[in-house]
Amino acid sequence: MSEQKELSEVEHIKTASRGLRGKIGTAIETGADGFEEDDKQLIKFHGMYQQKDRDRRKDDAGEFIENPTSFMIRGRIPGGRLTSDQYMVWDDLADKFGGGALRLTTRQSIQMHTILLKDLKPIMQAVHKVNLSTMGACGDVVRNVTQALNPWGNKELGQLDPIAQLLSDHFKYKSNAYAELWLGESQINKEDEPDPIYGTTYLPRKFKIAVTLAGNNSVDIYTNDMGFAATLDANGKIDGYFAFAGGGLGMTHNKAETYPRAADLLGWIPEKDLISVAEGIVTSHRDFGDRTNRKHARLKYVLAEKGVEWFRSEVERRSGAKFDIDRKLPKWETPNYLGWTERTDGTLALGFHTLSGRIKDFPEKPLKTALKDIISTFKLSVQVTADQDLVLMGIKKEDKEKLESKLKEYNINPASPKPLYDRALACPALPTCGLALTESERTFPQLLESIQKVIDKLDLNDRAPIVRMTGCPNGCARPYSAEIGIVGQQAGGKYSLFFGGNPEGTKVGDYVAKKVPFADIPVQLEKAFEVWKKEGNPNERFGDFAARYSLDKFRDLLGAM
Ligand code: SRM
Ligand code: SF4
Repeated sequence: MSEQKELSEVEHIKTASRGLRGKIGTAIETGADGFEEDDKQLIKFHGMYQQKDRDRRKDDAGEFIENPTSFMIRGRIPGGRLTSDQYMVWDDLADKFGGGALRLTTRQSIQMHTILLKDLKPIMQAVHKVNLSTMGACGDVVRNVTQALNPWGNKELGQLDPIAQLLSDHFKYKSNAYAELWLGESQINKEDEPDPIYGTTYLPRKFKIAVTLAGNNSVDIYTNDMGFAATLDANGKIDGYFAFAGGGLGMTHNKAETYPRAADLLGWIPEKDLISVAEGIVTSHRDFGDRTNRKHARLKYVLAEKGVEWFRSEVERRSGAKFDIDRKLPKWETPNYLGWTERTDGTLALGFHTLSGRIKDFPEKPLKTALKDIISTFKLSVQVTADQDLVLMGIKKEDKEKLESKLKEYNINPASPKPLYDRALACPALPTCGLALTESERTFPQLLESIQKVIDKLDLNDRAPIVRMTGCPNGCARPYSAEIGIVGQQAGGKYSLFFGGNPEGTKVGDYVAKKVPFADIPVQLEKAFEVWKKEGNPNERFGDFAARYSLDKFRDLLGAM
């Protein structure tokens, strides 16, 4: 008889939750400042996390002191697309409730931190009023659907707007709990019908979807649980998709059974099969994902252990579709969106670089005020990028000068300072993230500055590598698909280094050094860059060189494993 493993705790919480309600309503009504343990899991499905300010956990003598509970809220913003009015609502809510700061995320969404429980309801209602929501932005469901950028207003890319929306809507859970708890609707039924896709236990774990055009990897498609890369017919109309499954990045240091993984290509499907195949993939995760161990519950482990051939036939069986496995993928590129672009409708777009997506008024640099002024004055639409930047769209040519002089008055430069900064990412980590082992976003400027010195010294600006940093191995800023991943490993500021990802984003890297003190990171990178400069082919990118040269040789060179 095979051994029956225990379901994980969160599975029981979901089952007993009465459609994700738990006792959330009671906490709101009684004016509590935080939710009970079980409800802390359930509120994720409503788009929020309960947090503590980790800077304030200990007093000067190192003693634990209590500090107020606060919340992080995350939007459901398919493709990161916002109208001017929608952006203004987030901006306004940040002033009223979120300490005057917004945070663009690596999945084209927006977060706010340091929110009090009593303020959650007005926030959800304000977001709902402009036709947005936070529903399913976190939790064991399909999260924010990411979509290729379209600063050019290009017709082919524009076809992805309704597709990202369709996938987002199709996989939105059906429980009315969100509307009842936050929007004031009355309970329709005592018990909801089981959700047609999610049942009563939802998915074993989070699930992420990206959509793009084949060849355009501005969404890091291989890091998603499921991805669709559209192909075009002779008239530029979408006629089908390359379907991908089983990407994901979260891992735990020293647990080899956890690992980052690039998605597998399942094959090409005609346009009409999109939803049935998507459902086949999501429900395969629902039915085969591990519900006993949350560290082994992502779809990537099903693909890794059962194999892509098995998975492909399972999805074919569920969807009735047939994958064309002979069709060749075009080469991937990540088009540059930073700076000014002319759009097909005759207006302009401005790709606006931010550092780690933090939008607030910095000393001498009122970034949040400047964006608010520009977006509202010129009525611009916005696309948040998967690289924590913004694309501002719909700028009339005659307004370009006015907009630029406004930015000058505010002392804001929308350009990336140097190529190294273009696609560099860091996750929030301390003080809000409960899982952070080390700093990330807060020390990233200092780290980039010291890496930039090495790049300048070795004259490598024309092929500066993609660098991404996180405060723990969960991979929120996608360090493993970068050319250089810097991953928090140990309290006290020790990091592991990962090489082997490439600029096209088709691979994930591996460890080349462990427990490197923060101050030594640029020193270690300089050793690696010297070899790259000396032994690399002309114009060879660092990620490609690292894979060709061998990670083992880098491990020997860095001597820190
Ligand atoms: Fe993430 C958990 C922030 C994108 C993998 N992530 C968290 C939490 C909620 C911490 C927690 O569970 O208590 C972080 C909140 C910190 C804070 O204070 O804001 C957090 N993740 C983020 C964001 C804000 C990072 C950013 O710099 O923008 C991103 C929000 C995206 C969004 O809008 O939905 C974010 N997280 C990602 C990505 C990248 C992606 O999806 O493109 C990944 C890697 C891809 C993947 O999912 O495999 C990612 N986050 C994780 C994991 C590891 C999951 C795993 O399979 O092991 C966790 C931990 C967990 O789920 O247990 C996590
Ligand atoms: Fe927190 Fe780790 Fe994600 Fe950074 S990578 S936000 S430290 S969970």
